[in-house]
Amino acid sequence: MTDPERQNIESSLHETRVFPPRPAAELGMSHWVVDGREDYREQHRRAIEDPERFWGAVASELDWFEPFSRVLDWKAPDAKWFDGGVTNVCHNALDRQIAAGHGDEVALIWEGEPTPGGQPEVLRFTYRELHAEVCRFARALDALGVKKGDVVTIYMGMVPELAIAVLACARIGAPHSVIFGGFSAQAIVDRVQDASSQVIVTCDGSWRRGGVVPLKANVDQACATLEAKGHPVRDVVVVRRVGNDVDWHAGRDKEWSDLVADQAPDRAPEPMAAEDMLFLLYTSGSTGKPKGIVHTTGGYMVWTYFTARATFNLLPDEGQVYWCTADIGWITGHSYILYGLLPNRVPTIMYEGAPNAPDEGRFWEIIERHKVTHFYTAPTAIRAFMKWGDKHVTGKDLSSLKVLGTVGEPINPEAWAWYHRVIGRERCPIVDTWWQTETGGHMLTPLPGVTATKPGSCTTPMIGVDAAIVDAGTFREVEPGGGGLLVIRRPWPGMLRGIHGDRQRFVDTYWHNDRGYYVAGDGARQDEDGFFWIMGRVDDVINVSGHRIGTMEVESALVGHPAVVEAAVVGMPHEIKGTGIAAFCTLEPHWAAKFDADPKAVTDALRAHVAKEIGPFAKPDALRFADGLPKTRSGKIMRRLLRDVAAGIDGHQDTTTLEDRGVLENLRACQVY
Ligand code: 6R9
Repeated sequence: MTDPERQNIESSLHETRVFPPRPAAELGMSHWVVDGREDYREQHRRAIEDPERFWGAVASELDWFEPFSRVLDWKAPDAKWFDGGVTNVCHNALDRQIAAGHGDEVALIWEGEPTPGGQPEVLRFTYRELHAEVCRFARALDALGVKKGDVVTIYMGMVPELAIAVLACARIGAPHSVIFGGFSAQAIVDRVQDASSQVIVTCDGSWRRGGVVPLKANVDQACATLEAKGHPVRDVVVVRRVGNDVDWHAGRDKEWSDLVADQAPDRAPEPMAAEDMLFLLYTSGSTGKPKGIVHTTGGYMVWTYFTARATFNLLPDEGQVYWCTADIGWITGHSYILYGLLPNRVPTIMYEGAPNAPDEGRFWEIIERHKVTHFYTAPTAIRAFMKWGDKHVTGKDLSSLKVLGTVGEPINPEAWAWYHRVIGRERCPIVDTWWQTETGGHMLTPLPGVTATKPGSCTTPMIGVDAAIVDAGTFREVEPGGGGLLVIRRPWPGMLRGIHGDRQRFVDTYWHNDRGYYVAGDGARQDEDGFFWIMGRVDDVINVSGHRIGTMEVESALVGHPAVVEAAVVGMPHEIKGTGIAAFCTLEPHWAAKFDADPKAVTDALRAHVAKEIGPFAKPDALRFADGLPKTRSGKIMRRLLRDVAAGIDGHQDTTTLEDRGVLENLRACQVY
């Protein structure tokens, strides 16, 4: 456990405030989707006792080309949902709305980053317009020879073409693998290779606070490495966004604009079996190798549709405008910018830029301009805004807001309270949503109008989610108040179906018990009201600014540099990021001499190397160098001790198994870079 987690738990343990739900009318909504505590209890009970009936009814609200014959076929750890059913997620997102007469309503609002010296750009797409663009690109993919089942890699900035590409893949049944635009060329190599993907859709570059991220150059570099590894990439599709110079590989590279120019604006949605793969999304685990999480068509579609509506109280025809600030490169963007929103017919905003460019008032200005009713962001952003000060918020008209959400990491009660007071003006319910790439959608969250909220708690399970806290050894449920592993005891429609190409890892990571429980990898406790409090990861994963990073990934990046002989990486408290990255390294003698002469040159080189191997967001916040790392006699690095050192505390931990105590003293004394 990292220190901020510890602090969170400390302040959470002393957190006694309770905010009761309030009438929907107070916030100008006609009703709550889940109508009070009784309704929630009743639906939850029905969904658990008779999932066939409950989820069958929810699924039937969407279109199926062939009806499903069986709702759930479960033999842990394998679930089949809506077996026999044939549908298409893109059809349900777009065509279904058009067929119901809503084609001219706004589906997607895109707000661009103000280009240097320019004005912010806004584009609006109706369901009909988005449908046309998606169909054109779907046909372009057809023309490239992409077939159902072929994985298309998408590595783009937050431009409309990203949403269009994702939906076009869904339309033709080609699973997408979106790689967050902050990842490096090496990260692309690993993911493209693991997915056996032959097509990459990218941009020339993306804007980041007025600067350019060279996406195409990264793809070129990745392609060169892939080629050398015997895995040539066949097609690279390039959207022009920033106008930077890019190398052009004739034959392989294609302009997006050329590909779609002559395509007809229609393309039949591919009939997809409920269990056909919809997408792969790579996420970090406790080894150096990222896992390709597999989500399939029917269950994910139903889960995101249902949870988005319940959690945010989505109501079409009430002027709602929803904005999730995540990047589509993460699961939050997949589920709660696109897939959960479009079928619910509430316009969704996609924002290209940063929270503080050109200034720190950017988010609030966007809320004011678009009269945003639903705002969903990460605790790290909230903490940054707290630090930047209320002055960027005061004077902005935030009166349109109705529901606020957070996701990605535990929110400390102080940040919660600020969000509630300064952004929500003490009127808006806050939904603190706990979930994971693997769960597809919300698992533990307050429902507005239903659940009283307690700052720092993600409260109670989503309808149909059977969550519990169990002892890590016995998998027996622990008494209220006690901490343990967070598990989900029954299947839910949006659950992952596997790790791409690694059955054993899937079983070992999530299902290492004989009860068929899904093990989330988070520690948590439940209070006397049954509310859940997440205590943080129990594995070697850390949440840095809500970005999930495996400490092993950073370690392998570090030892991949010739300077580093050995590295250990742990989480450390960080005021804004929640958890920062602390790295402990031993240097190769020749480099140690270099370091003595010019420490900055070496630390810069190491940070740059991590940025190159993973992405800039994985750069260590604190680097320490010593001749040795604290180890047990059997040679295991004692990370819990390193966590104390990184946090600058003496946790008075048991050090009896430590081989050499001097090592620890040296680390405590050494300088932090
Ligand atoms: C959606 C997403 C998953 C991990 C998860 C947990 C942490 C997410 C949280 C939260 C406390 C919340 N997490 N939401 N912790 N409260 N509301 O973030 O997916 O990137 O896969 O990360 O994030 O540790 O296990 P992902």
